[in-house]
Amino acid sequence: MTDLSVARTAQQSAFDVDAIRRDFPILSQQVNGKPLVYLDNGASAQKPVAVLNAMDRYYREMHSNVHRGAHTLGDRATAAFEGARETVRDFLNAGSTREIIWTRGTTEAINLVANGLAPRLKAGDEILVSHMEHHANIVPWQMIAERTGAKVVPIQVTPEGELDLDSFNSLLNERTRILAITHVSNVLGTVNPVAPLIEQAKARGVLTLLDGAQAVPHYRPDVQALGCDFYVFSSHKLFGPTGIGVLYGKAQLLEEMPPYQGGGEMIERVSFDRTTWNTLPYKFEAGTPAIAEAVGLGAAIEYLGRLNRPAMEAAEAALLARANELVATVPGMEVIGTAKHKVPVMSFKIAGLHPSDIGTLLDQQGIAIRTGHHCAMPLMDFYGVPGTARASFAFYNTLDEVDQLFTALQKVQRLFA
Ligand code: 7TS
Repeated sequence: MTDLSVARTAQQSAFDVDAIRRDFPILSQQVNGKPLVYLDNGASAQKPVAVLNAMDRYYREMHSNVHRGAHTLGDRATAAFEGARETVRDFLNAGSTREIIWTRGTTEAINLVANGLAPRLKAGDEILVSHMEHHANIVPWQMIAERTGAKVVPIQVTPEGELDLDSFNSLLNERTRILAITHVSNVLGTVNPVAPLIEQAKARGVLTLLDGAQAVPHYRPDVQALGCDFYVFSSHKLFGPTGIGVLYGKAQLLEEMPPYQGGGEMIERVSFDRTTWNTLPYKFEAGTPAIAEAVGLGAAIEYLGRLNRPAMEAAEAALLARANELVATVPGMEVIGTAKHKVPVMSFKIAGLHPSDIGTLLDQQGIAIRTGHHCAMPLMDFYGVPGTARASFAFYNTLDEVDQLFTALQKVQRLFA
């Protein structure tokens, strides 16, 4: 057997990708007259029927506002909503549901933490991020830095797209207060060696936040083993609905942080003399929450829990290996991000072609990828490119789809480069 057929057999036997694809109705459609090949999972992933049904059932059978204790529907909605919080707690292996805060997504979660930590910062303090961050893990810190006189300092990246550990070691110093880095890069696919970095940061009393937006679709993080103070992610990249995400935070830190927004739910008692805050996690959840979305995210995590995870990770590795193998078949194609440890994400350029043209030409063949700066402009500057084309795979993608991508790229290259 060739390596390829070994990989194909492994994918089919341990992980029945055809059966899995039937769980995702959106995948079996034609786009521009061609079967859809969806390779834009890094931007947002598709939803299994289990998620659609859970949300539909929620609205048909149990919708009401939560935490009012007024009637049966309200109790059902509250049970479903808080059940989802427990599902997230279990997924992250957090110690308590008090440490699981619903947000609108990764972006809002990071803004919440940045605002909550602002009172601890003073002029001259440093917030360590990396050169490969999504804007969501740069801009909120810059805004807080502006307010407090602190400084945002980027850890350098190597040409291969790995964190430069020498740079990290030289930048971590007595002025560092916060280390906020991505677990997995959305552009490069790099899986960062976060555990040892957190350990070093903690030894110096530095608070740590991991942006898990691109990690959770591929791995199940254990926040207690990682030892981070905060871990954030978005539901929509984890096969759940849009409009909801998660902030995990250590209870003691969350207790010490001021609320992010004021309103209903987040208070214990309100008077014109003095208002007091609700207990965790509600202190950070002002207003009526995204209830159906929480239920949908819970269903997505439960769906993932029913998959064979080692087989899923092997299948994803096979997708990336196949893509790497085929790069040489497209003249002038260059991969940006060749770290040793990667999730199945491939950013690339093709000599003589603008990334947006690659995207448009692939779309005409039914293949969805993302092109542009991927909300990581500092990283684009580092590589000296205006943008890249990026194929980002999920466990429901097939080796045939990888082949289709490369056949299409060969065609694009022949006709236009
Ligand atoms: N952090 C990382 C690492 C991301 O990849 C993204 C979104 C975000 C934060 C923001 O997530 P949001 O759900 O709050 O918007 N990344 C991408 C992407 O790569 N293409 O589209 C969105």
